[in-house]
Amino acid sequence: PQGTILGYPRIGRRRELKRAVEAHWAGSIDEATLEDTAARLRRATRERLAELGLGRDDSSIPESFSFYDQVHDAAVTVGLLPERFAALRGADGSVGLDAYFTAARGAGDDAALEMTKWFDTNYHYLVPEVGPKTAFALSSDRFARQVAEAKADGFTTRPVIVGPVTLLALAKAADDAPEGFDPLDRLDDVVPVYVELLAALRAAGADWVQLDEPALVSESLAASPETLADAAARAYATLGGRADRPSLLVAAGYAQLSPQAWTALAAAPIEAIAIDLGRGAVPAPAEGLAGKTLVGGVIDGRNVWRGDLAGAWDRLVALRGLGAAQVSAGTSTSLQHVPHDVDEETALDARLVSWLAFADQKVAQVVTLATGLVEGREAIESALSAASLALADRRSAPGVHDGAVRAKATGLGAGDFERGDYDARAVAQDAELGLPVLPTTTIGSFPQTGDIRRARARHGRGELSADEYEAFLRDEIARVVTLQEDLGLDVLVHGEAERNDMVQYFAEHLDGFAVTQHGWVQSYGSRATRPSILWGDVSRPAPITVDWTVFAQSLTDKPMKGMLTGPVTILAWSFVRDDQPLGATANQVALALRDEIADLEATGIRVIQVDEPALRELLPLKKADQQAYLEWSVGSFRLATAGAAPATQVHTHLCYSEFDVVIDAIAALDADVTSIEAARSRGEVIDDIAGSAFVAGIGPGVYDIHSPRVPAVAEIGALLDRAVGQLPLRRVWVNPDCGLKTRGYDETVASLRNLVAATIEVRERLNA
Ligand code: THG
Ligand code: ZN
Repeated sequence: PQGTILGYPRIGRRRELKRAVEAHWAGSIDEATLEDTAARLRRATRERLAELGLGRDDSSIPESFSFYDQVHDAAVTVGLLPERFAALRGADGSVGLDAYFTAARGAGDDAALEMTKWFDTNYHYLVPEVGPKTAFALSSDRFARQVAEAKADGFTTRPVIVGPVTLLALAKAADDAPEGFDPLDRLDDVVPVYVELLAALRAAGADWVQLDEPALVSESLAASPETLADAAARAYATLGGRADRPSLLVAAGYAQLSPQAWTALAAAPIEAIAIDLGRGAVPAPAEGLAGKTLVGGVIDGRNVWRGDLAGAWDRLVALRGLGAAQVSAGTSTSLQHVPHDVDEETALDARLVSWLAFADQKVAQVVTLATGLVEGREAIESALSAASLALADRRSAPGVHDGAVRAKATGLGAGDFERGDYDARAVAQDAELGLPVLPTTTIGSFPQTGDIRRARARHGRGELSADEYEAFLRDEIARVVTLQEDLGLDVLVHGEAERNDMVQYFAEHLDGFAVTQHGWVQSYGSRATRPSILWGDVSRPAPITVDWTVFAQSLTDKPMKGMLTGPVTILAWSFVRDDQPLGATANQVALALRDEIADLEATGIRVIQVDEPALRELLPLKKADQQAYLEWSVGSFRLATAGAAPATQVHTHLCYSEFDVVIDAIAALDADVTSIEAARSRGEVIDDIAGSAFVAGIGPGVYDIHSPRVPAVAEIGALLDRAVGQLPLRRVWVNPDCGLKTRGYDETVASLRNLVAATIEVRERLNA
């Protein structure tokens, strides 16, 4: 096949998989019914991909379904299931759907597998746990069954499976592993299971298998590129050396393969290599390519732009220069990061639609390029020039360049990024706010109840008028404010009931963004978001959050936090224009937020939080790109916040506990108070903070909101003791480790009550 995609969205065009999986969890459909629905979705996907032009029987259609996560799929297939879930295995040791879901979600005191970001995307995978004694064994026939299922329908598809090197490179050491144990040390034990798996797939009718090895592009993992490349050389020598196997395509998207990995894969006894030619360049010639197929990932799997198809063609032609047996057209990554089909977006402006390509449109682009590779450029000339025309139209369209926005950005000077001395600010804020030591607060959102979602949906359908919806939200805000006063919290929030999503809400209120109706992208498990499309110059036509915040402040004498989402996170969780540097776009968003902050201040709001939970996520995988990223990302946050008066307290919030590399950047944000996730890493972040350049207020989250568990007073007290033991007392804030949006009210109220009780106890003990 001269064209393929590395993977396709699996949630369903109308999120059918989410509905079925959640119905199964709720007990309203049984496992067989869920499996039926999944089989129907897979069937629909194969038919759709064939309709779009991928071959039915030449292995160009990927089999990339997952019930929850592709890393977890590979993990359970080779037998990785933490000991605490061992009782859920079948009599023969197999890992069925029940064990699979339970490990993903946890059960009672048995914690779920940890979740973390998949490379530099907004997708989260489940982190496998591997110890020195973990037993590897083929424990699921799910991949083989899907091949057989496709065969029965007349398709020869290509199973997509996370490869052994990436599986172990992304794993973490099991809790009982000795200090210094590295899951990658178990490579030689897991490879034999992949050997067995490949034989089973061959027997089920697979001609090709795709093994995903994106770890081979990253410089941000614990293992070095050299170590990873050596591991790949070893693993693929064994896997490729077997006769009873399908042909092997090793795929490495998300950035350029390390030179070492490229050399190793070129020399390995495999049949094809897929590389990312969007974020990577055409690599240097290498030994061993003569017998191989190279899949050039020229169609971007991570954005929604129709893009430069003629440029993609040129890159494929350049790839031909390496002397491989064959060059195929492909996507840079799986298409799991983009929505299904732009044709579903009937409410989007037609001109914008002409610039876009979602998964189905990208498949068609791949098919076009494949046709060109077979028949010559002339055969696809009209498609190439149509794409070029759309691109030119985009460049010159009104709104893509807005003179007023540009003028503001070019007029910026160093002073626009500076708030002035922190110590002086702290004095002014203490005088203004008069807070107790160990001030208590929450991250911003309160539980999004069924009532709130229903009211929003009814408002969307026109069943609830604007006035009625607004009245509903005011009641909700009043309820949340009263609750916080009753609990005795010090700095209050309005709860964000008006927001569907912390990024989409701002996108809906800023010029330069479009939002979709059906553009869902899986975030983790059954959860999805609808990333906004940032297509033009960004400006703020009117204040966004001011009315809600002022109303909330009117209900209390305690300080009410104004709640904004920061520029980096707005970019990270949207599909962003690719025609200018991200830093330039971030500064436009920052200027809009700066105006919002000025308006909040003008109404008397004294505490303003600008969240940047995605700061770490967007960190480039390549070391050489990281410094420039940190400069523009930190710069845009400072631009957003530096207009605030010294007496205005600027907070920020960051998620995820991997602060190692970004800790200096966090300090450079120059926020007055930073709240972070610290509950799950048991306060280790506190050590990092204490040893860093960070001098301002810090709220190391004192309990984990990702679980319904209610933390005991003593447990919170212990974390606070640790914090005040290592940091100056006046710098420490007390808060949960993230927003409360996904929690229920019962556990939220109980947890916050304990949080306040623990704080009072520590204050009394310290006589503070
Ligand atoms: N917003 C966006 N991206 C995110 C988060 C976010 N990425 C990281 C993190 N937070 C991911 N967490 C979640 C948590 C919950 C949901 C999605 C991502 C979720 N989604 C609803 C669902 O799938 O049913 C749909 C939400 C809606 O109706 O808009 O629950 O906060 N952009
Ligand atoms: Zn968070």
